[in-house]
Amino acid sequence: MSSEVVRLEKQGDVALITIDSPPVNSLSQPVTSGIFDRIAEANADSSVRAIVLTGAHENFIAGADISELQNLADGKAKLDTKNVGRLTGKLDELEANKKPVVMAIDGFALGGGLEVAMAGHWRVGTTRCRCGLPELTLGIIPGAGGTQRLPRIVGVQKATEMMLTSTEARGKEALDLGIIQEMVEPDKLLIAAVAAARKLADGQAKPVRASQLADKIGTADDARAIMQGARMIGGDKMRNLIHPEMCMDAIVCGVAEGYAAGVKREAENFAKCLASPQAAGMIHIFFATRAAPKVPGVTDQKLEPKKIERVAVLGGGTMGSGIATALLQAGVEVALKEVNDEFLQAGRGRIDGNLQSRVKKGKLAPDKYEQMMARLRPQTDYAGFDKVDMVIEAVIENIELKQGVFVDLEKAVRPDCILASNTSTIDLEVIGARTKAQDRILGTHFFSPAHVMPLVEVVRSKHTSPQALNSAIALVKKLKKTPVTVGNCVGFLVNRIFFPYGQTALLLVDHGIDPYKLDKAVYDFGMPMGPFRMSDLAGVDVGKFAGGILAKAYSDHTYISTLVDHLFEAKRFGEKTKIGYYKYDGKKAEPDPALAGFVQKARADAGNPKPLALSDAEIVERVLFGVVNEACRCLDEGIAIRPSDIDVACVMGMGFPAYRGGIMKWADTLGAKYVHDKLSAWHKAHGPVYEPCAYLKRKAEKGESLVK
Ligand code: T1G
Repeated sequence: MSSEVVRLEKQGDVALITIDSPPVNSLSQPVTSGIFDRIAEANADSSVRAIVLTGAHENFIAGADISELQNLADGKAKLDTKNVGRLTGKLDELEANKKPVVMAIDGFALGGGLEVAMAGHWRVGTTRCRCGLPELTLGIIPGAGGTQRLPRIVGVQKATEMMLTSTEARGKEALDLGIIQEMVEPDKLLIAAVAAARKLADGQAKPVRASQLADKIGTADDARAIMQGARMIGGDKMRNLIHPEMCMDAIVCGVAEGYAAGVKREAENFAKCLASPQAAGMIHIFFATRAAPKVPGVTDQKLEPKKIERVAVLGGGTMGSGIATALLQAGVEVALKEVNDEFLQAGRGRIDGNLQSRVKKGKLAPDKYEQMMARLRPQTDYAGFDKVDMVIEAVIENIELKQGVFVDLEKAVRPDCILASNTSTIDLEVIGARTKAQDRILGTHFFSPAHVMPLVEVVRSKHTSPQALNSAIALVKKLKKTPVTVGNCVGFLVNRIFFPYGQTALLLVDHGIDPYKLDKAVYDFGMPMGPFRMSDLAGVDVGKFAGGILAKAYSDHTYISTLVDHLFEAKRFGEKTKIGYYKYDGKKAEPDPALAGFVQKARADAGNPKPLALSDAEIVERVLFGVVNEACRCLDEGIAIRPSDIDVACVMGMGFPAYRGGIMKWADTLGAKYVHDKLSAWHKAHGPVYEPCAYLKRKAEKGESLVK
């Protein structure tokens, strides 16, 4: 018997069971029942002495079906507590199976996929196999024995680290850790697995029953100490989260009270996590990240993206060198052009430094580093630009300069070469105004540091061709980053929707709220830092420049405080001058009592408005609802394609907590009406920066979701 997703075929006395459920062999209900039905058939067949389980399409199993988990987390389906732990029970039966079961792992065995594999009696992996328990990236924990079997295979320390950081053991590391017993080249996998199965059946090899392994599990006190260490390392990153603790609790329970108690606790904790808003938020971001590169009318038109193998980067400053680094790491040849040799060498040095730091961290092999640097061609002219497939301009934010550069580029490159700008604020049509190339001009707005941050805003003007856009999106995916396609407006998406964040924070300070209390409230909510600390990081001067452009572009709904001007005049530019909103001893930020003087001046300039007394929660709403409102404007204007794109962009571009699902998912938990009514009240009290937009008004009136 076979089903279309799990088939059984016999190789002599060995039953080969193959999971074939594209795209990633996830453990949907049909796959899960198919696996155990085929195993039961193999057991019932007296001619079968052993079983091999493997996956088709060069992958094993990518874990539970996350769309099924999403329905449960969003409350669209009810979690039947009898179901939780059912897979664990089936895997315990598998582990106790009389006939040996060998797992043949090529590609990924993740989450439930690795849990299935660990219940087998022997694991053969390929050199490219990827074994991990990444459930915590979804706001949940392993729910099918992973918190018990992995510590027994690799030890509590390594297992805890792998689960809490969602890191994979690949190939040789999986072999060294004992996750797989044999490692072979992909084309030898099934031969080796069938041979292993026969050896087990003949008693020539001893089955590995992970739940019974005891040599690496250590004592309960050891385990507790390991968790304490993990909390120290996790530090503030674990604030507001429940699933890391739930995971550690299940691990320790299993060490202290044994496997059976451990899986029971795991099931209880798994259910608690799945019911938490954090799981709903993180699963939302999982799918949102995969939806973002899909642009209706562009990526669904069967347009073949242009092969981009050579890119010229103009400007070797922080951004240009970061972009060049990202390109080199993705195997792209890079021509780095600067205006003179001094700047060129500095840019080359930044690129070298970026790559060297990865070599030092053991994340980049020295020979790969050499190959990358060999693909870099520094120059101060346009020689060879007729051979590049794309140019990414990253010169200073000066309109005349950029316009001139694009005129020169149009002459130097081929007519099909894509011309991208990394501008963060200037209108693309203005940049290309003196060219005839508007159809192949677009924005690739990287976030600093460009070789690290996962987000790239791919900006299209009304002239940008689908082909050019499609090719740019494909390039960003090649860089292993997430492209979010946005419209051409001042600030594009992230910088635009976050300008009310800074402005309303200043409004509250002008109304008597202590800036350090405000920063802490926003930090405790889950942002990586408060708005004032972030301003010091980016530079108070930079904020003044960019803020001025945004305030001019959106002058009908801004709030201007003079606090920034007073700090600017006093040359308090933030971290780079060791003084801004905070004072700096190295990287450590300390409140500065002298700030009060500047705040008083700004308050006086604002007419000393009646002070507000706000709770932390009220501060967070007053600072973030303006962002929600501007995001709604961006949806209304078509600057953003879908609400979930805004969520991805906020998480990846501004560090908005993924466990809250992004700004729109979070606002949706409060409801459009709640947000709208609060903004209306603040609009009356404080002016246009809070005026709710038409889109939000419509959603509030109709009681519609902000994320659908
Ligand atoms: N369930 C459902 N769909 C999935 C999926 C999954 N587990 N994994 C991927 N997809 C979809 C994805 O949405 C996309 O769809 C397509 O597959 C390709 O994905 C019981 C409870 C496997 C490394 O966390 O890390 O097991 O956009 O673009 O870059 O204890 O997908 O094409 O329509 O990412 O080659 C634990 C999640 C689940 C692994 C492949 N497992 N997936 O990366 O392709 S919880 C995970 C990934 C669990 C157990 C618990 C990656 C990948 P579409 P992709 P990729």
